[in-house]
Amino acid sequence: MYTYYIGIGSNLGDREGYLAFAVNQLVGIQGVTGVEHSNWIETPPWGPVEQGLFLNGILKVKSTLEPLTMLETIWHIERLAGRQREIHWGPRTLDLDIVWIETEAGQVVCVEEANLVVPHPYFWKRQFVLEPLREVYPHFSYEGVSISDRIEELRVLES
Ligand code: A4P
Ligand code: MG
Repeated sequence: MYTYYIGIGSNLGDREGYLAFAVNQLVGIQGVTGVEHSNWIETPPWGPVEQGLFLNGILKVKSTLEPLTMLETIWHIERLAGRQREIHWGPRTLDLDIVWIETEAGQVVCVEEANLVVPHPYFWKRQFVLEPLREVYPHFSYEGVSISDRIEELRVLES
């Protein structure tokens, strides 16, 4: 059994509807035994593409699915939500990114495959990931730094 922390975001169309849709889809998948989620927060677009505000959150998913199978599952859900891959980092109806994985024993799972890298390469730089992650995983720390300290650090860097 794994615990997946999955970043979720939308900035096109019925954003809240797409996030709820993804949660409902995941709940119905065989091999998924629990889905919790953070509050959704509205965030300014991060990165070089000029685009609309995002609604972001984190899903905490308990599942027996192996990481690459989980990746295929989230692709399937993105497709069902009408996701089209046009601009890298551009606007999207639904984006699901695997941010962090742990085993039942609390061991961190690292993946370095051509189409899947976990921990997600940018997660530690992104407030729109860390703020909701803290809600579902308050004692999270990375490389000896607590998530609250990191959020504060990013706030200072960006102000
Ligand atoms: N891939 C590799 N590792 C992973 C992983 N851990 N989880 C591969 C999911 N996918 C992973 O992603 C491109 C490829 O990454 C996939 O084919 C998969 O094999 P994509 O979803 O097709 O394209 P993308 O979303 O444009 O790229 P990427 O890298 O996922 O972008 P991000 O990092 O999601 O950034 N600003 C705010 N405020 N909120 C946002 O949610 N999102 C982005 C997109 C930019 N700015 C944002 C937000
Ligand atoms: Mg993505």
